[in-house]
Amino acid sequence: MIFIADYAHFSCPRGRLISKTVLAAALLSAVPMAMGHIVLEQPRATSGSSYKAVLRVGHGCAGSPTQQIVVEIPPGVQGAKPMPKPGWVLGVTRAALAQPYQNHGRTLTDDVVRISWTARSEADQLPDAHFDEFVLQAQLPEQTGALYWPVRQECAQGRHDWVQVPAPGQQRRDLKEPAPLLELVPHMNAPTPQGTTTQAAPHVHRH
Ligand SMILES: [Cu+2]
Repeated sequence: MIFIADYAHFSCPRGRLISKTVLAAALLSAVPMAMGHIVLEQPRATSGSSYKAVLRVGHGCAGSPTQQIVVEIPPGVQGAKPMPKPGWVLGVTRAALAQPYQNHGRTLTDDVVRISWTARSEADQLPDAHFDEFVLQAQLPEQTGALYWPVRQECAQGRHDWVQVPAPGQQRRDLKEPAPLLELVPHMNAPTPQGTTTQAAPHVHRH
C-alpha cells in the first residue's frame, strides 16, 4: 500500500510519460528512479531508529534549474544533521523545543528544525535535465504512521512548495505538490518484500 501511495510522484507531467506497469516493475526490481517531484528514497523506517533521509530531487521548476532546497524537520525528529554537498552551502536552523528531551543525561532545550542547501554559484545549480540527492540523518520519533517532510525547492526561475498533505479521504497522488512521506513502522517489523526496510536496530544512540 505504501508503494501505491508513493506513486504520487509519478503523477507529475514527466511521470505520465511512462506507464504504471513499467513503473511498478521497475520499483519491484529496486531500480532507482530519478523522476518526479521530491521524494524520500527510503519511504519506510522503523520508529525510534536512526534514519538517513535521502531527498531525491527529480526535476527543476518548469525547466529552470534548482538553486536551493529547504527541508522542515518534522516535529519529534531529533538531532537532524545534514550531509555536506560539494558546491552547496549548508544552512542549519535551530529552535526552542516545546518539549525538551533527555539525551545521555543532558536536557536538550533546542534542536534543528530546518536544513537548507544553497548552490554556491550558477554553475553549481542542479539542471532540470539531471537529478540529485540531498542527505541528512536524524533520530526518528517513537510514533508510527505517516511523517511528512515539507520541502521548498527554489529554482533560478520559479519554485515548488512540496508541502501538501492529503486531507481525510484524499489520495496523496492527487496532490499537485505533495510533501515527501515517510511511513514509520513498529519495531521488529518484518522486512518488506522488496527488502527496503531500513536498519533493524531499534535504539540507536545519538551523541
Ligand atoms: Cu514532479
